[in-house]
Formats: sequence, C-alpha cells, structure tokens
Amino acid sequence: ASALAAPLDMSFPKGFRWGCATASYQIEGAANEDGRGPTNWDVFSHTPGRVANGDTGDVACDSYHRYADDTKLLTGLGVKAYRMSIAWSRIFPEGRGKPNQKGVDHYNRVIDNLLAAGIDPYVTMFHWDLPAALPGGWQSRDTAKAFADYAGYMAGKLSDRVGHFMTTNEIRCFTDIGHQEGRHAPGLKLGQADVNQVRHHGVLAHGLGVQAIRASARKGTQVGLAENTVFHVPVIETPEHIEAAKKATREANAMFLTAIMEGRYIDSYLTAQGAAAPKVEAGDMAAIGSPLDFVALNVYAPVYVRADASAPGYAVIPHLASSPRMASPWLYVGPEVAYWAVRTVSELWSPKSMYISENGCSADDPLVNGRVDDADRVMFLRNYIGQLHRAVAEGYPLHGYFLWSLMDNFEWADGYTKRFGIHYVDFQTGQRLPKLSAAWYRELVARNALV
Ligand code: GBH
Repeated sequence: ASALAAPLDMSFPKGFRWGCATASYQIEGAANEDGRGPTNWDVFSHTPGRVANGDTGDVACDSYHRYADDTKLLTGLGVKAYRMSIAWSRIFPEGRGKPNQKGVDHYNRVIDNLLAAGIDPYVTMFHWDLPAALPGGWQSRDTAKAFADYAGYMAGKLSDRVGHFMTTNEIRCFTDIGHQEGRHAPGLKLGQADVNQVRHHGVLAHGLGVQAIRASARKGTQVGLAENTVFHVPVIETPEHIEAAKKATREANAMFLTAIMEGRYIDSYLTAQGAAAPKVEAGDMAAIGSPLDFVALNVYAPVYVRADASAPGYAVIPHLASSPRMASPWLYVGPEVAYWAVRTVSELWSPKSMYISENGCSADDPLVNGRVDDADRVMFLRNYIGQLHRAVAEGYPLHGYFLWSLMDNFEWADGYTKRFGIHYVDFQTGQRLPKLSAAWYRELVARNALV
C-alpha cells in the first residue's frame, strides 16, 4: 500500500457520549392521563387551523405507555445517553401548587428503565409544553418563578439518578415563534416591547431554574441548557470573515445565549431596542448569568456571513433558491455550521463543556417493502458529524451528541407531516421500525468513529 492510503483518523475521544433526543409533548401522548394538566400546546393544536392536518399530541408516539419500547430502540443503537424532557403539567397540573405524585412516578419508571439498560438520562425541564393554567403564560414574570419552583422540585426527585439537567429548550422558539410570529403556541403576534419582555422572562426562567436545581440537586449535578443559537458561518474561512461571523453570532443572540453567558444585555441590543428594551429588576441579570456546567447546542441550518466594510462589520447572505435543503423548507443544509457553532461558543465564552443537544433532519422516508432507506439523512448526518469531528480534533470541549430524533414524532406546527426520526413510526399502530440511518448510527456508535 502506498503512503497515500493511510486513512484519516475519524474516531472520537474515548468516553464521547452518543445519544438520541426527544421531547415530552412530541412523543408521549396520554394527554389526559394520570392527572396531567392541559398545556398551551394542547390548546393550540386543538384550535382549528393552527397545526397541519389538525394533528395533535393527544397520542403521538404513545411513549407514555411504550417507554420501555423506546429504551429498546436505544439499546438497539448501542447508545449510552438519552435526552428526554419532562412534561411540567404532569408534575404540577396547574403549573404550581400541589404536585401530582402520579406524574413523578411516571418519570421514575422511565428513568429506572433507562438506567437498567445502561443508558444515562439527560433531562430537559421545559421543552415548550407550558401548563395552560398559568395566568398570562410567558407574558407573566411569575411564570419564570413557577418554572424555577417546578425545576427545583423535579431535580430534588431525580438527581439521585440523573446527572445532567437542562433548564429550557430553545428560548428563542418558545418566545419569538409563539409570541411574535404566532406560528407556535400560544399563537400571538405581540409588539416589540412585549416580545422583549417575554424573552426576558424566558432567560430569567432559565437563570432562576439553574439556581433552584443547584439548591435541590445532589452535589456534582451538571446543569446547563439547550439553545438553538442562530449560528453565523464565515462563508470564507479567513480571519476577517471569521471575526465578522463571530460578532454576528454574539449580536444576533443578544437576548438569549449572549445574555446568559455574559449576564447582561449587550449595548448593541439595548440601543437597537430603545424604549422597547425589556424591564429588568434588581438581581435578574445575575440570575440569568448563573454559571453553567455545560452549554448544549441544537444545530440545524446555517446562516452564512461575510465581512463587510459598513457597520456593523458583517453582512448576512440570504439563502438562495438553489441552496440545498431537507424536507422542511427552513432546513438548509450547511454542515460547517456544526463546527462553527462549537468553535464560536467556545471562543466567545469558554464554557467548560459542550454538547450537541439536537442535530438531525426531516426527510421523505418512503416506506417500501418494509424498509425505509433514508440515504439522504445518512448523508446529512455524516456531513454534520464530520464537522463536529473537526471541532473535537482541534480541541474544543465537545463531550457528546444527541441525534434528533430517536423516532418520528409530533413536529409542532407541522404535525405528523415531517419525519425527523431514525426510527419510522406508524402513527396508526404506534409501531416503530429502524430506518437505514439507524443502522448507520449504530455502526458509528459501535466504532466511536465516523463511518
Ligand atoms: C428543534 O427546533 C426543536 O427543539 C425540536 O423540538 C424540533 O422537533 C426540531 O428542532 C426539528 O424542528 O417552518 O418556517 O415556521 C429547531 C428550530 C424552530 C426550526 C422552528 C423550525 C420553524 C420554521 N426550529 N422552525 S418555519
């Protein structure tokens, strides 16, 4: 063999955590069982015209009953980690007040089942299903406090067995998409000042949640959050474009991850918002900036940026009709975003540890002769994970990866029309079937190397 035949080492560090992710409302179903209180997404999905086909999460993947099957899917992949979320309204049906023991019992069963299979649960406290009984929802500051009380209570119940908690999932989505764009629950289109206040309550909930979890969890419990920061990718990888993209990422996320990592709202945000800037009470920013044990990133579509001579020093390049996309119109393919997400967060804020809390894609997934050969999803994952390998090889502290998603599920406003799973779900029968991408992921996990 010639020297040129030496293959690139595509292995990941020993102990790198491979996993899959899901979220309560998207998989559980059992919407009216065991004392679960209604959520904003129950209300929204039952409002005609809000979700594709009038789909709801009433049944979803029926994981409330089939959680042991889900564990088997995970063991079939050989993964040792599972990112799941807790439905707040199963624990506090009205968002606060008296806890519902049946809800706690359910998650005890789920977690014990995972642990018995050698799988570590990574638990998200809030993945968008807000108890409907909370007055004013995220428009009310009290909701941030109610969240912290709930998160602290749950951490106290679970931290003997759960080592990693994430407070919130994608603050931008449950604030902006729900309250400004109106495409997610509660479906509002508020003015800018009100939206900024909702965002503030979102980051405040995270910060108070961190404090509450630390106060009640076992010592050594790792606390972080899962953010889908808008990641800007330097379209040309030279220092001036790299600097431009970094500045763009910091500024575009000023009201979310930047505020959380820096414990303040940066000047460019406050200046741009002027009189619409959020009302901040004493102590809020310190809570929001509570130190984290890890930062987890949900990585999907890139935003390309170039350096530009005019202020602010960068220009965002709009997506083109010819840019490649997956089955969701928003899901532009740009694998480098995975590398730049990790590198940019690391350079800006030096977190001790990072995870990819979600990455994956929708695909057509034709079911033919009992098989789903989703070669396009394999292509997507191989390229994104390849860029994560690059980040790890350069020494950035990335410690794990959660593929979105373990199985097809309720894709929010798209209902069941978009499939993100590496297991196919028949929503009539509830049956799960591994896709080709599951077989591919199993090989990757077994080798701890890109295949
Ligand atoms: C994540 O959001 C969520 O955490 C997860 O629950 C979800 O299932 C997964 O991604 C896949 O979407 O159709 O133009 O209105 C990723 C961020 C925010 C991207 C909402 C899609 C809707 C765009 N998502 N957005 S549009």
